[in-house]
Amino acid sequence: MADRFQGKQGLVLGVANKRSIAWAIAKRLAEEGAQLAFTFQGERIEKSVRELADSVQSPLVTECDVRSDEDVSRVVAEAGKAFAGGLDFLVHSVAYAAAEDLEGRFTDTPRDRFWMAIDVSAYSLVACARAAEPLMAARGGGSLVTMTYLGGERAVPHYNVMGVAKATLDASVRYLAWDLGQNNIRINAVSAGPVRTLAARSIAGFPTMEAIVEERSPLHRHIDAEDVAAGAAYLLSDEADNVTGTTLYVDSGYHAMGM
Ligand code: 0WE
Repeated sequence: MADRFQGKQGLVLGVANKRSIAWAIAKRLAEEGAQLAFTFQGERIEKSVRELADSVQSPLVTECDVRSDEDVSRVVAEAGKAFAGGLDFLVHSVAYAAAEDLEGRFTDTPRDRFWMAIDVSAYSLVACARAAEPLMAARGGGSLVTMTYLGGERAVPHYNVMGVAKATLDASVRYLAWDLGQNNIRINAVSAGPVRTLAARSIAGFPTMEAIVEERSPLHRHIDAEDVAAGAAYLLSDEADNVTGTTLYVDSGYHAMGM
């Protein structure tokens, strides 16, 4: 294993369990020498996140409600303290829409749940970037990565309000890239094909989507969290020194197809 992250310190948001994309990314970064702080959302998953974090000798596990600017600021400050003043990278792997809005018709999405999905899934990246910027600037630069999906660019049946949230997230990456560039901070997205996570398992028709990707993508194979982690690790590493404001597709090439 390479040691691209030796001496680097980062914060990971979005681990729920061992199948989480955020966990696959964290494991990869830890294997390559990174020191990691973690956040979790809700008591129900605290134990699993603490166990995973312990397995990579994490100095900090703390709750974070990404809908609260105060919470995001506190968490980033705690990470800064745990790491003696600086942050090299941040992994944002957070999304939420009400389950009932990921089925049926987009037309039926109520106003409050439309904004909730965008708040949790897109604005949270802006809040993280704002809070992390001074700590990364103090290290001479940094890198952020977020997770997106093709459903933000094309209409994927049932993805609905999450598609609108991902479109918001994708545009936010580009505008944040411009702002953060002045402090040598990069920000990019990984667009993953369907991966079997806790979030995916509750989605009706997920196996059908996997089958479609396997049939129609140039590489005819499904994507796993480790594939996504390799892409994220590249974007976070110094190897991607001149890469910002972009999207790396880890989807077996599915996005390139028109049929
Ligand atoms: O971004 C996602 C899913 C994110 C997600 C999943 C859930 C399930 C449980 C957000 N909110 C919730 N809320 C819940 O209550 N993906 C890219 C995976 C995904 O989700 C879909 C997909 C794909 C692909 C939903 C409908 C159609 C396709």
